[in-house]
Amino acid sequence: MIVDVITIFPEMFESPMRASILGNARMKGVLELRVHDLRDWTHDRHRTTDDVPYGGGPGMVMKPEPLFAAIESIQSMPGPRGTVVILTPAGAPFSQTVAGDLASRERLILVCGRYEGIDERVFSLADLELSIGDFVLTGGELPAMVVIDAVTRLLPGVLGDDESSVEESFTQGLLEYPHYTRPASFRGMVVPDVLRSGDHQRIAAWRREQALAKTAARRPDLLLQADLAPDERLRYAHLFDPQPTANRGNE
Ligand code: JDK
Repeated sequence: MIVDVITIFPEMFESPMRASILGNARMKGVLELRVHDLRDWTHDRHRTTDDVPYGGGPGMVMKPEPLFAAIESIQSMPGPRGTVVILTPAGAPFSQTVAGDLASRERLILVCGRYEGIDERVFSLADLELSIGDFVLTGGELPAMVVIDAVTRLLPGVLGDDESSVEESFTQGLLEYPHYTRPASFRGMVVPDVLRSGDHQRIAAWRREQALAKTAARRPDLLLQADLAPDERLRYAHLFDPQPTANRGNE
């Protein structure tokens, strides 16, 4: 997969995109990451990328000309045109489902804004606007790296057979069961006996129940969407049955 990033802070991508799994994916050629400095598409002495907002108000806005020039020149390079994604607090929620969809694209062009945001006309070039959550960051660079990380680990050949995302299907849409490694006893906290029993059937059942209980307690919204067996659905029926709401008449 080819990923082009447009940013005024290309240096922000250097070490996070070189480390660990992402670095390996680039070494293997599974991920070709190209980080472009937006200022290369400016023409004034100060390499200006922002301007004051029409209508007034606080802060500055990303000018349209450098962004149009950058996106169009990257799209006109040899190869697939690419899916243009703009990171913005007003975007559609990024999720594992969206990551899976993006992982099937040959090429992504990720546009990172700064200041109070981007001139509205630039969004006419976007195939997709994404938010990584309901909080306000200082720019689109961290969201772009979050998207690259989540998408890259889904590409074939990136994870080893061990860490492969295949076994994740077992707990699709649930929070994770607890993990333990050696020592068996640490500061009086012991590893559950079942995990040391060698009984893989019992281990799988225990993990499934732990995942269900944790999801029910912390994220009942996820449990409602999850693929549960009929007996599991019965055990958590209290979360599924609609609760009658008080009818206060027409007070
Ligand atoms: C891209 C600039 C900073 C954007 C104004 C008023 C309520 C805020 C600052 N998920 C997520 N969080 N943050 C981003 C993101 C922030 C960005 C840019 C992505 C480009 N910023 C910024 C907007 C405001 N706005 C209404 C929300 C302030 C993505």
